[in-house]
Parts: sequence; structure tokens; C-alpha cells
Amino acid sequence: VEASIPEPQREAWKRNQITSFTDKDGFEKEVVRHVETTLARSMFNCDEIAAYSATSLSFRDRLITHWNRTQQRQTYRDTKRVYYLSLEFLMGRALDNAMLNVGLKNVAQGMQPLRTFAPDDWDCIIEDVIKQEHDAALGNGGLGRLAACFLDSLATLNFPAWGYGLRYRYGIFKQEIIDGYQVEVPDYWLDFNPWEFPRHDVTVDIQFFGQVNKKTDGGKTISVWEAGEIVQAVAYDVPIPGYDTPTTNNLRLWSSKASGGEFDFQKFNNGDYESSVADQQRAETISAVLYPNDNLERGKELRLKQQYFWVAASLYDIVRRFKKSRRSWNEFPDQVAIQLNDTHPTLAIVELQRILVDVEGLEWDLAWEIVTSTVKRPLYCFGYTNHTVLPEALEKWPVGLVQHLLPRHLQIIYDINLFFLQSVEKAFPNDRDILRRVSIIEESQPKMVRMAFLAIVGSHKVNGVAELHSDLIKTTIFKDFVEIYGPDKFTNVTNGITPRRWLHQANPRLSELIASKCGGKDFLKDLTLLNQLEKHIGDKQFRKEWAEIKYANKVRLAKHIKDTTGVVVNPASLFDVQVKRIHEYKRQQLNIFGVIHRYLSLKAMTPDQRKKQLPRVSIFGGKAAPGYWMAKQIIHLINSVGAVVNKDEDIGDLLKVIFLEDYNVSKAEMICPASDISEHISTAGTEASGTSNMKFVLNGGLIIGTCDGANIEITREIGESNIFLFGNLSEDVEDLRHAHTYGSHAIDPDLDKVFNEIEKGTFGTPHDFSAMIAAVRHHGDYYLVSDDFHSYIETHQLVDEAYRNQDEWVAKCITSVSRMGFFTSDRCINEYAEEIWNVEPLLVDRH
Ligand code: 7GP
Repeated sequence: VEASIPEPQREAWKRNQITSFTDKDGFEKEVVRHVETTLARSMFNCDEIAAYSATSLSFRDRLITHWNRTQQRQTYRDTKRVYYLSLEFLMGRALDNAMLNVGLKNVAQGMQPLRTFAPDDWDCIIEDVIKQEHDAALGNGGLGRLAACFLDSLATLNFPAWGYGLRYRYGIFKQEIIDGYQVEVPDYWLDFNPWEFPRHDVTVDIQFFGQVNKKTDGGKTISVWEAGEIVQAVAYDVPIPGYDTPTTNNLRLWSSKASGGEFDFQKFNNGDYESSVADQQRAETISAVLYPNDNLERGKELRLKQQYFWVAASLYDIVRRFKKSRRSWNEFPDQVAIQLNDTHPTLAIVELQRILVDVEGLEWDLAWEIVTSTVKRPLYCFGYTNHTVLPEALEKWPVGLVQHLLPRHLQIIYDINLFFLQSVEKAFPNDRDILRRVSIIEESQPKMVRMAFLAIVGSHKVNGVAELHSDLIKTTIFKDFVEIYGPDKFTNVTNGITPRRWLHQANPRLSELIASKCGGKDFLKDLTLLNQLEKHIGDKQFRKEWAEIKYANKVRLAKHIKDTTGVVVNPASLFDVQVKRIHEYKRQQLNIFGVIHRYLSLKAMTPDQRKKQLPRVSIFGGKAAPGYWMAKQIIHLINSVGAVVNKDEDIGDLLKVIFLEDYNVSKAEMICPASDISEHISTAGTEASGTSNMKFVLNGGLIIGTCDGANIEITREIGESNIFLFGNLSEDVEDLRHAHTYGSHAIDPDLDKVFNEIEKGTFGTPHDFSAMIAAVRHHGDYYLVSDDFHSYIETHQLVDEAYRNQDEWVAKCITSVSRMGFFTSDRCINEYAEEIWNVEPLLVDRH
């Protein structure tokens, strides 16, 4: 590449090359420069925000040079790249991560210049600066956070990889709790965001609506899609630094804008002011908000528009990059691996086929061989990851809506389906029903496009996210496809988390202690090295330090609880945590019913008996989708129980019930290290994997859980004696549900007492909670709350007993951490790279 630049220019660039800071002095100089010149402030008005801004800009400068070099290197070598398409990237804060990954957090510690510039009463320390940053909350829950962990691992392992997503103006809403109820407040996060780079020169025109016309061109009939509306996609790039490597990958987020400028001046000049603004606003609406549903699909037109807008812009970009290499089309799967994060980007399959056939003029069959990577083996183009078996989350779009919005795509979907069904018919000539079952078009009223089926037909590999989940998709929702394609198309990649953020950043003291026993920080890049901890379990001093760190983390959380809720909790209590999206299948209702049971038991005791009880703090957190009424009732019940229990003088410290407002990534970083036991208690077979279970164990907490998702593999790794499992098994769920519906459904007597207490009005107006109770008593108890209640309560008693023996408890925690190596997202990415993408790492030289 360099050779194309004339010698004198090249020399001038080299001579003037930017040198990044490497020490405290260099860093402080940069901070002062940014405060003065970039922010146009002085030492007299340098507040916390300015300190954050200048620190970020200084680290950002460092990242940019690495980022540029990484991109140049990847372009020059032109090896296969991974494109991770995800509607959600739940990134959290960037500054701390950038400092740690670059390896220079120490130079920022102390912040000498800002300390001097700041007012006397402000003790400027780096932790306060970090807290100024607004979370980048472009996601709902597990699916979006997984994408963020994967980006961290892709960069750390030096894979040439890009993320593609949407730049929502509003991320997931901010949750406030008012009078015990959730209230949603918009999350405007873009006020000052130093981590994104607008690329006003990288734009794509995206079309919608209109009609398809046939034209003949040299004896060939081609389809021409005449647009009804055109919207412009503008790229915003976010650098993704790897840990301890110069590799800095790119996350490209698309923002929507009216095509052809701000607004239609013609209309404006003709006096049609309202309509000129309306067009602009309609265009900008596409990337305006993240849909706030987790594990639920609502089938809204704007959502489909978002999907196509993002997919079309990303594919245009990918194809443009591929075409620069002047290779032949059948090398496309050799250069490009596209991972579909759930079915949201499935239209990418259709869009690529459209580009190849309509725009590039390829024959249908050749184009389809390229799309499905059957053109030459083993080359992989599309891979599809499924994240849920919940029927309400499986995406389906009405045929009429697709026809209206994307007329040409509907034709292509019908053709893909036709050829697919013909091949199925050939393979299963005696099975008429299979065609109905596997058709991409569901013959319902109205007809629907089944996105998961389209994703399977167009992908080379389909994976689930934990062993049980991957087995379940093969035996339930995608069973017929295993028959059709054989089992090899389906695989498992158990989820993982990045230890950089979820151990080193969230729990720096524990990370240091571990490093001192594991021969340094290498475990952050090879998490299996944690196994060296096990030989130190007998070391009393080590166990003591371990316990001290946990206690300090609990003190920090207790302070946050006091500051935000006013409730004082004793850090010596057992901290019992359930933080995740609120959902009936995740069963926060089971947890709060269990808490009520504990409260009633305590109330029934004599003061002497009470003295022998173990104090507990039950901590909840999580957002409910704004339209999910039952989830909101669950939040209300938790807060109502807290309001009664927390001021009950008979109870005191023995039980506190806390609901933490606005759970998000940065709060998770504070909460995970402070947990003694965390709850992962979904109805067996419903939680695809779960990833917070991994975060809690990695931070030295134990878990209580069902035999579901990754809990099963965590148990296998850490040993059955280090986890508190309870409840019915996935294989029995169907029979139990059937028995509820058709047999007499006797409810657990202890749970019945809990319900009676709620109905007596102990926790406020009973009517507020009647639907929650009725779901169990009268509507079939779909989530098996009653079936699992007894086992749940008993297992919590085992937790109490185990916690009394602190020495053994700490030993269990250390043993568990030492065996968590498998759950790093680095292992996931290596598995994807090998089995699904067929890509190799590419090293970038250090400067
Ligand atoms: C989640 C699953 O519920 C969770 O079990 C898993 O750990 C996570 O994905 C990452 O694989 N699913 C979603 O967040 C979701 O919205 C519907 O799935 C598409």
C-alpha cells in the first residue's frame, strides 16, 4: 500500500508521525492540551465532565493510531473477515475498558493536573472520572451483551472482524421506580460521545416500498425494483480495542437521515413546510429507538424497516469492500463470513441474493450457491445463532407487510422457498405434511414469513448457545431441518464472557489477588490458567484476603443501596442477588414468593429463635419491557414486599428486600463482585444459556439455579458440590404442564400460605397481585412455580447452612473460580472461527 504514495509525502508523514504517550507525564500533557484546545476550557472551569472528556480524548487518540494501522493491515492482507450483524450491542462504558486494554490505566491513576485544576473540595480520582460516562446501552439483555463480549474477544484474539449495528438515538430506556412502579424515561446518550466517528462520506441510499418491473436487457429478463422511498444510511464508527494487542477493530453503526440533505427545499419553498419536515423526520425515525423487548417479537412495521435499513447498508458496505479486491464472485465465501445474531438480520440472505442476481447479473443458481456457500467447500458465508426457544420470540412477518415494504425481497423469498420445498419433496416423496411444516411461508391467516426457517435454509451452520439449548432446538423447533440437512448443519457454541471487563475491570482487587497466585496477568488472556488457584486453597492468608475483598465489594454495594434507596443493609449479611430482565420465564416471581415465605417463617419465630437466623439481603434489579404488564406487576410486588419487610422491627437485619433501579452494564460491574449467591432459576428448558451466571461465579459468588442453560455446564466444570441446584428437569416440563391443564392442579401448601398472605393485604392492595396468583392457581402455572417451590425453599435452607461455615464457603468460591476457564468468550470466538467462519487471526505490528 505504501508504495502507491510518492516518496516525499511518505517521508513527511513519517517525520511527523504522531507519538502516543507512554507515561504519566505524557498523559498529563495530553489531558491539559485537550482541556485547553479541544474543549476550550481552562484550569478554572475544569469540572468532572471536562476531566472525563479530556481523559477519554487522550486515550482515544492512542486508539485511533492503532485502529488505522489495523484497518490498513487488514485491507492490505485481504484475508477473510468476520462480519457480526447484531441489532444490539450492549457495550456499557468505554473509557475504563480502553485504559485497561491499552494497558495504561496506571498512568491515569491520581490525575495530577486535574487534581490541581479542580476545586479544592473535589477529590479528583480516576474512578470518579470513569463514572461520568453514560453507558452505551444499545441493547436489551443477554443477546446484546454477548455481542459486546464477542467484539472484545475478536479484537483480543486479533481476528479481522467488524460489527454492524444501528446507531439508536435512544438506547434502552432508563428505569425509575416511583411509588414501587417502573417508570420509563428516555435514554438520550449521545450528548457527548467521544467514542464514535461520524463518517459523512460513507453513506448508502436505502430504498423501501415501490414496485418491481421486468426489463429485458440483451435477451435477459431482469427485475428492477423502483423505490417508493429512499433513506440515507450514514456510518458512525466505534473503535474496539483488543486487550494487550494493537489490534483495534471497527464497530460500524448506521444512522438514518433523509436522503439528499436536511429537508426538501423545493417543498419548503413552495410553502409545503410541514411535509418537508415530515419527510426528514420519517427518515430519522428509523434509527431513533431501540425496541425495548427482550425475548419477545412484536411484528411492528418500523422494526422491519430498521432491520432492512441496517442489513442493506451493511451488505452494501461488505460487497463494496469485496469488489475492491477484484476477485471472482465465487470467492465471496472465501473472503466473507457473516454471523446472524438471531434472526433479526436474516434479510441479509435475501439481500445478497438480490444484489448478485439483480445488480451483478449472476444466474440464480450460481448466486444461491455463493449465498449458501455450497459453491466450493469448505467455505462458509452465513452462520445463524439462535438465542431462544420461546415461541413468542420467534420472528414471523406478515407476507402482506413484506410485500408492501420490500416487494422484490418477497419474490426472492418465494423463489428460495419454492426451490427448497422442491428439494424436500424429492428427498421425502411420501411425506406430504413435511412441506407444510418446513415451508418458509406459514399458510396461516394472514400468511407469515418464518424468519428462522429462512435463516436455516440460507446459512451454512446453525448454532445454539449452550448444550441443552442446542439439543433442544434440534429436537423441537428445528427437528424437521435436522432430518432434511442432517445433524452436521447444527452445532453448539456455549456462550462465554470477557474476563477483561467482568473480572479485571469489575473486580480489580480480586484480579490482582488472582494474578499473584497464577503467575501474573496471563490468565486474562488464557482463562484456563485460573486452575492454578486450586493449589492455594489451603493457604489461610489467601482465603482471608479473598474474603476481605468480597466484603469490601459488599460494603461498596451497601453504600450504593443506601444512597439510592435509603435502606441500610448490613454487609455481613448474605447477599442474595437476582439481576436480569424481568420475565415470567426467568421467575423473579418465584424468588419474591420465596422471600415472603422467609418473612413469614421469621415472623412466626420467637425472638430467641430469630437470634439464630442468618441475616439476608435479597437484591433484585432489571427492566420490564414497557408493554409487559405482568413483568411490571412483579416489580411492584417486590417493592411492596420491601416496603413492609424493611421497616419491620421484629425482623431488623434478618431480612431486607431491595430493588435496584435502572440495572445496566455499569451497575452489573458493581453488583456481580458483591454477591454471595445469585439466582438463575428459569423454568428448565427456557433459558437458552444465561451469561450472568458465569459473571457471578467468576467473581467469587455461588449460584442457586435450575438445570437449565449454561448452569448445567457450569455444574459440570465446577462440580456439583459447589452449586445449589433445584427443581424439575427439562425433560419433565411438558408432562407437568399437561397435568396442570388436564388434571387437578394441587398447589404447594407453603406457596398457598404465601398467596393467602398477599390476599390478606399484607403487602398492599391484594387486587394488584391477583393476576400473578391466578397464573399459578388457575391458569395452568405454565412456568411451574408451584412445582418447583418446595425444592426451591429447601435449597435456600441449604444455602444458609453452607454460608454459616465461612471457611468452607470461601473454599467453594475459590474452587469454582479456578474451574471457570471454559466460560471465557475467547473460547467461544475460537470455536466460531474454527467451526463456523473458517478465519485466521492477523497480527498487527506493535509500534
Ligand atoms: C438471550 C437468552 O435469553 C439468554 O439465555 C442467552 O444467554 C443470551 O440470549 C445470549 O445468547 N436471548 C435474548 O436476549 C433474546 O432477546 C430473543 O432472544 C431473540
